[in-house]
Amino acid sequence: MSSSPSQPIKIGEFLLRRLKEAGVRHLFGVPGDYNLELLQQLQDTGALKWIGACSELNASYAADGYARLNGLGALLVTNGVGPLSAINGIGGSYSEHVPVICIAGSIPLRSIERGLGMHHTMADGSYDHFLNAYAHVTTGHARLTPRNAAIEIDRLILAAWREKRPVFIELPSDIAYLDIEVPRGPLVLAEPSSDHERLRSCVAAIAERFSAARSPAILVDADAGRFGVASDLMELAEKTQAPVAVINTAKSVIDETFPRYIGIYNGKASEPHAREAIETSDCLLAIGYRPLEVTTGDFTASLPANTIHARSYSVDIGDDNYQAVTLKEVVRGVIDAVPRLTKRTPRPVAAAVGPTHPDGLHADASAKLTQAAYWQAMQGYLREGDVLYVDNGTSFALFGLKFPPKCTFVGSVNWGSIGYSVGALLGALTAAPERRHILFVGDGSFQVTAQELSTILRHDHKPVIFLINNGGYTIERGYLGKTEFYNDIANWSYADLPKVFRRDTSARSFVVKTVGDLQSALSAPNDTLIFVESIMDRFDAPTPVMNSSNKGADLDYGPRGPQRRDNQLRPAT
Ligand SMILES: Cc1ncc(C[n+]2csc(CCOP(=O)(O)OP(=O)(O)O)c2C)c(N)n1
Ligand SMILES: [Mg+2]
Repeated sequence: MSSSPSQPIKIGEFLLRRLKEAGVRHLFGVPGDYNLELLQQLQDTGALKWIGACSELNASYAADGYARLNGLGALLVTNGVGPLSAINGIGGSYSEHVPVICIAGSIPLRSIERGLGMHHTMADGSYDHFLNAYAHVTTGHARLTPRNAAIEIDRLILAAWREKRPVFIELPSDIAYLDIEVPRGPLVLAEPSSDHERLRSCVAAIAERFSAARSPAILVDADAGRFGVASDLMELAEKTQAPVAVINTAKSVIDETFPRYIGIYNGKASEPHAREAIETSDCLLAIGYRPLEVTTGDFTASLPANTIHARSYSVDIGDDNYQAVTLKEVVRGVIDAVPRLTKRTPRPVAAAVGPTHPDGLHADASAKLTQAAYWQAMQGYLREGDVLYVDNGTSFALFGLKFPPKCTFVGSVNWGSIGYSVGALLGALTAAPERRHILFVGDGSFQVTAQELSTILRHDHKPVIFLINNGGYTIERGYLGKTEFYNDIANWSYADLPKVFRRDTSARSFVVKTVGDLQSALSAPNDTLIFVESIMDRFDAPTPVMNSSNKGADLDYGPRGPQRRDNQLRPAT
């Protein structure tokens, strides 16, 4: 990783330098007295660009969105109040396997050593609460000291990158300006090498089964994207003519126009051909598969008993478990080892949402906008290379759209924290401003993190934001409380917000009530931020979303729970 210790450097500068060497070019966060000294070093050295956010929660979402497109992200917060605000986002990064480095400027070591009571603490004599809290949502954590800083900074950055998980670093405010000896060479991000014998035998076992199979298939979860093997898997599918399905958490990881792509596998909720290809495969290779109710059609998924489970650093095949093998090397090895096949006929490619909503196709321009017409129109709006975000809610209909090539999906399917998408949008825009970014969000989710729109405008980003104003939490009405007040929210003037958040904005705002209104909004050029507020009925919801909410209620409350009192929004028949 590095050569012998060398020149002295200040601890804070070393941390910033290492972040830069690891590919981090921007730091998100909120200033506070315990981190200002590091911010001053950032300013003086120009090592990274500071992106101040409106809240630490939003900064944590932004660092996550940034990491998804950049490979690694970072945020800086101040003691106590910062980490506890950011912990929801960091928990999400942990759940979704996103490498984020959360740095907290913390209580000076002097105060800890002397037991001085300080602000932004619990004032109970302990300084470890936040470090301890973060132990549960990170793959590593440390409080830096002049003795451990050189080692811990490298250890934690590398751990985040290798595990695709967040880490937490406390930088006491009185040590950032102290000199320490550090390794001479740059930090090298590299995976641990595989054990040669295990890799060879693991590859041979997979290749043998895969080539002998009559109906091999590949099932891809999000780790395939995180660990950079998506194009390798397509190469394997091409060579063996095997169909590939994804779990919804891995939407867009496999190019949806790839001839071997068969769509999303979600148990009973899958398209029949995808379900059949996966469940009847005589050799299924599953990559990073993590079953949850939301990724398995409420546990109706049924993988063949002999499924091979390949994970980031291990593989399960029948009775054998192979440790110390990297996913990349396993997949590359299998590609090399299997013979090329040419005769298997491709299965039909998954259909787009369009044909399932015929009423949307023929709606006349003055017709009131419906969800069906909305998603039908969105299918035509997507372009090659878009970055597409979804928040929790009826916007989940996005999963039913067929993405053009080279699109990236950003969503928090496992963790599902509403408002995530707005912060993630800021982060991913910062990582890849040259791409077109399109956010699909509901009014309820947007209200949680809406103020980050101001940072997006401040930095002249030009995303397209499609907000559904349906007066509240429609997806929740499908669980319980179809008409109850607790699912209603305040009716903001959403389309006016760009003006509120930036007086001189050139953003184009639209309030859409009819199909025709939507068509004119969609024809606006992408030379500035576009904000489209679409007003729809609170009981209008895509059928797959309602089915999922209804089933979720049975799981959450039991089959004889309160949802049975005819108090639940159901799919339109
Ligand atoms: C932080 C957080 N709080 C609460 C929830 C529960 N929740 C899930 S979806 C949702 C409502 C989303 O409403 P909206 O964004 O308006 O979408 P709609 O279904 O109305 O289109 C809520 C409150 C959550 N997922 N995350
Ligand atoms: Mg809503």
